[in-house]
Amino acid sequence: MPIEATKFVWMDGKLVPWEDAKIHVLSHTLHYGSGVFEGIRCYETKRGPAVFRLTEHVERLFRSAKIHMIDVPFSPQQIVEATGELIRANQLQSCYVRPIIYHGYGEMGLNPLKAPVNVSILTWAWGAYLGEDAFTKGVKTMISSWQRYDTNAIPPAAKATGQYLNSSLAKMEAIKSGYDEAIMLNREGFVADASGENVFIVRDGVLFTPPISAGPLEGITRASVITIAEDLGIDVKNRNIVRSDLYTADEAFMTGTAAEVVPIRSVDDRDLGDPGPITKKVQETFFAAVKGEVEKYSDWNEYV
Ligand code: PPE
Repeated sequence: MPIEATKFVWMDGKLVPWEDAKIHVLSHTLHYGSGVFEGIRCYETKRGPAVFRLTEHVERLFRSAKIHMIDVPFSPQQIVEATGELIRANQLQSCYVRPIIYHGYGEMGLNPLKAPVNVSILTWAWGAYLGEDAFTKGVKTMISSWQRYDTNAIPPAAKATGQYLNSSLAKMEAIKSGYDEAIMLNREGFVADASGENVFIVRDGVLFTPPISAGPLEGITRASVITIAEDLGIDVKNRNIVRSDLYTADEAFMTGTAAEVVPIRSVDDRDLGDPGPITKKVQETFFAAVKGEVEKYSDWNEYV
């Protein structure tokens, strides 16, 4: 997806003009995928731009850093404040926010412990991740032939740059095969995640999603949707899902910061029909919540 430049990038405490936000080719993370990052959205609301659950995203970023033994030279509070400062400086009403903590230039070799740690935050306008039509028509998915990495190979709880090779292989395969998105199974054959989204299915009015132990990223949209569904009186269960559960689901959808809430139209060419009532209700409440229109969820709107 092409990116439209904004004015500034926050780099190690300073606002740097977009075109000057450069790093050395020998940066450790470029070679070994040793960075951790976040994907966050800022939405336009009646009270000005509001970042959706910014604090929780920054907390996950620091958990990712802890897992990968990265000493972050800033506090979570500083990253939260820097995000607000950057959005204001870029004069954006709504945007995607990408903080990244990476190992920079100075050390090579597989031990990242001595490599310098750098932090950047970027913001840019990012439209519908899976296309505008996806929200109403749903997306065509396939079960990837690529297996989701095992918990003891790469911890899914951390959002690290290198682990996305796995998702990119699955995404390329899906696109080349004529689908919109890939759903990945773990070693046991249970659904883990889509390439960049969590997966939900509805059966007999109950909402099911894979448990964290199956290997999905502990999505913040996932957590929000679980709360929304429970508040709507829908029974939500964390339970292992196999591929045939997807084929026969009454409804299915995916959640993610970039993707937001997107119905699944088909899985391996098994049609699931038009988006169902639970999907639509959850989706509608989610979009109202991010725009600051649901009083109950006003804690989720962090105004900049
Ligand atoms: N699973 C995976 C594998 C994943 O990458 C994401 C986010 C999620 C689930 C949903 O998590 P959350 O955003 O907290 O609800 N994927 C990010 C990366 C997108 C990209 O292309 O880059 C995102 O949605 O920002």
